[in-house]
Amino acid sequence: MKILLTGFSTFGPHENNPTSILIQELRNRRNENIEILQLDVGYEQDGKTVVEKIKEIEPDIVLSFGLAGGRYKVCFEAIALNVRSSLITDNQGMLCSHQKIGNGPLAYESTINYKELEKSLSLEDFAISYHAGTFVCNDVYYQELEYINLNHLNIQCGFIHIPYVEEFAKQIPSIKWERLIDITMRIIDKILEEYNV
Ligand code: PCA
Repeated sequence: MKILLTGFSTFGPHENNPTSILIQELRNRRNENIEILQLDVGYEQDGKTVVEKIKEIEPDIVLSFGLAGGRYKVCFEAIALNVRSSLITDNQGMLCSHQKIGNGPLAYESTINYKELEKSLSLEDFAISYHAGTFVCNDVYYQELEYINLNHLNIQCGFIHIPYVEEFAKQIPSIKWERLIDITMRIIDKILEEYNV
């Protein structure tokens, strides 16, 4: 059993990106074989970097994390859209408007049973979302799912958007660091439970 966790560096107007510390913390606290990968928030290379990593280590589970300032809850993204379009540049200065990511369908769905996840977790600060945006998070997610689908791989792949973290940013809404760890630990537990059935 191998797990790949990905996070992002700081981007846009943000002072930090808690996802980069979150993936380290999760690796430290868990007993599974976990690899972490930090992405630089770039349209061109991030998707390719993750796909290369998946090819190299052949994980059973891929969970990617991104910051979604403004959200109230930890959100599991059900789908990734084949759209690359944002008002801000990525960290390499690239601005994309109304482009496609790949030649595939308009959307790919997570390979994780997210309806079951929502039901079994039943937490008020956790929700299923049907829109990961059209910036780099969605881009990476689409490319992960495209690779998995085209190659018929049995990989549980999901994307989780997190709110601001209270201890790291004076922003509202925000979540407490320990609560974030708790929810993400539970998500991993549930995916493992489901995977082992
Ligand atoms: N959030 C951005 C990109 C990197 C991140 O952490 C997004 O939601 O697309």
